[in-house]
Amino acid sequence: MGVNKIPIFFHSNQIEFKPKYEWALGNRIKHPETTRRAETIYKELNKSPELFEIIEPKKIPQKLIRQVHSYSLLNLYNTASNLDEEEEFYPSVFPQRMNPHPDPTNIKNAGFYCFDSGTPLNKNTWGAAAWSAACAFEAANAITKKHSVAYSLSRPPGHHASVDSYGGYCYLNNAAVAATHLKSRGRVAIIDIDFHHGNGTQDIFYEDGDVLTISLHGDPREHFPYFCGFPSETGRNKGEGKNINIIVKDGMSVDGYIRKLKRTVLPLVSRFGADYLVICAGFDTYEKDPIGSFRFQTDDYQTIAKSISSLNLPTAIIQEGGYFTKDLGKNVRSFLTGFMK
Ligand code: OKP
Ligand code: ZN
Repeated sequence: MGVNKIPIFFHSNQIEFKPKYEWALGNRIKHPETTRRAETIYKELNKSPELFEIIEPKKIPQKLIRQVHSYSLLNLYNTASNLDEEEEFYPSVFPQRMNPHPDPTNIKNAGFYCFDSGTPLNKNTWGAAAWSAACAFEAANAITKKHSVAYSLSRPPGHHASVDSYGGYCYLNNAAVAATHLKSRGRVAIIDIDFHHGNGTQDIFYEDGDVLTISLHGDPREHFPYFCGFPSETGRNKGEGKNINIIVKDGMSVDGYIRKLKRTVLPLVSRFGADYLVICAGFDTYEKDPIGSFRFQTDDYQTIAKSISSLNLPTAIIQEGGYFTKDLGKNVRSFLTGFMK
């Protein structure tokens, strides 16, 4: 497929949201999901207007977000929009959903919809998350038109967010938004190459036979999100067999990873008969990442991209994690160029 210029979707309101802290095993640490992440990616891609065309997304169709997420969850984000300027809400109780749905217009009920202590709500959460999802929609839309590859500079990320719950720095599931848009036109495969298991995406499509979800990730017994991402989670009802979890060992270099792609992942996507591909592209697999523990290098992302692009499918690339900010732009560039020529 001839690709000469990749459309890049980004909206400046995505960097209005500045989460301050994450509670990590009782320690208050600086939040890793910084605005600088998006800024460095933007800056790097903006250097090459002959390769990348940066486009501001239009407002996301509300109907599409509603196809993915519950009204209560969106209502809660709206409630958060009324917080005071400096206020940041971290729930401290996460009930196990034995109760009827508590009122999302009271911010104190946020814990019901949340599953971790690293994903604060503030005044600007909704705005940033909605634009982040809008980028994903535009990328999906672009690949149904004249583009074979498009990139959504989504931030905040999305793959941990489910129908009615948020966590892992994610509020709206951007990849699920893209896949849901594409679903009306064909069969969709999602490959999640972020270091972490894409639990939200898995959840959203768990009973869906028309969307194949595949995630390769660090061992959940050691790494976030801890309680899911095992190979035994294969889907349910019509979705049975359409969810694949592949655990990758700590310290993995790119060779072993490519082997898993070639032997397992790509044949599954082909056999499924996908018409469209969505990639959850996390770069926390990088050797210097402070959170992930694989050992990929900058050039490896191009190798991975080349391998995936052998599928020859229209592909929407959705930005997820990656926390070694200094090299994040280069890593994204390396990945995107793997889809060119
Ligand atoms: C989001 B994404 C580290 C604690 C881990 C959650 C990690 C969320 C990763 N001190 N906290 O998949 O990149
Ligand atoms: Zn991650």
